[in-house]
Amino acid sequence: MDYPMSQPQFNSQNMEIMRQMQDFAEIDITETEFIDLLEVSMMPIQQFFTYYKCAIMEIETKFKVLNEQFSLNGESNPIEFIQSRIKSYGSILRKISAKDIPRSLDGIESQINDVAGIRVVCSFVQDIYRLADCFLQQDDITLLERKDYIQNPKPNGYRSLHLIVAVPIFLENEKRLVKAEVQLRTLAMDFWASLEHKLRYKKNLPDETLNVLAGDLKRCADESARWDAKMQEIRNQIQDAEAFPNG
Ligand code: 0O2
Repeated sequence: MDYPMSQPQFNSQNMEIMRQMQDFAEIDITETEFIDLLEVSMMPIQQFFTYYKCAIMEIETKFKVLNEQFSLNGESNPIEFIQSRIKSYGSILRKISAKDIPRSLDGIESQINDVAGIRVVCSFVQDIYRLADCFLQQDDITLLERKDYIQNPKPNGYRSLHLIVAVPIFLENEKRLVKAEVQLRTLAMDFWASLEHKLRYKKNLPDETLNVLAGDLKRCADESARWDAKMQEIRNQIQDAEAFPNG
């Protein structure tokens, strides 16, 4: 069966709904009519975000399957946990303003890559690259962009491997390609990023304090990268010792 790749016309539909709502606002309508109208208005937006939820489910399953398969090979599970989220409306709006993106669902779909975000957290750096390779080898995954902030950390010390991908979701009568951002990082990188994220939103702290804390965080990032490298080295030695017990 052939699945057409459709692009629903959200914008014209939304504009028509907005016009209807303005018309209704000027006449007296019952509460039930108003709720019906709201539900109709929300439908294209709900449908839009449902596609991203489906993409998250597809990608999470792929990583869970890989995690199981690694353990079948007699290795310990490489994934500590997976966290997923749909970008909040506030965060979408901030990005729209910062990057001058058209204020429409089409604009969001074409220019915001991380509406669907999946974070895969591992203990060891080598597992990150192995998982990423296995995931990207799958023939239904299209890599759109790869940002390796482990090899090339951000100036503030941020480290993670980011993959922007397109994944197909299969609906009743169509197949859609949906974009998602996969972030792969170690436990240490995740711990650091959560704390740094909190600092980013502390707008009420004096600049001097913010600078001192940013400097501390940068030192912590570098130190924890050294720990990640050391832990990897120890794990490799354990694996070598298990593979060749007699030296
Ligand atoms: P939130 O709250 O997680 O949604 P692009 O996405 O390519 O258009 P951008 O935003 O420059 O452009 O991409 P980048 O730098 O790859 O960052 C995407 C996401 O990575 C961010 O999403 C964060 O989740 C995370 N990230 C990137 N840099 C940092 C950092 O310095 N510190 C922390 N803690 N996280 C970072 P959002 O939209 O910024 O935020």
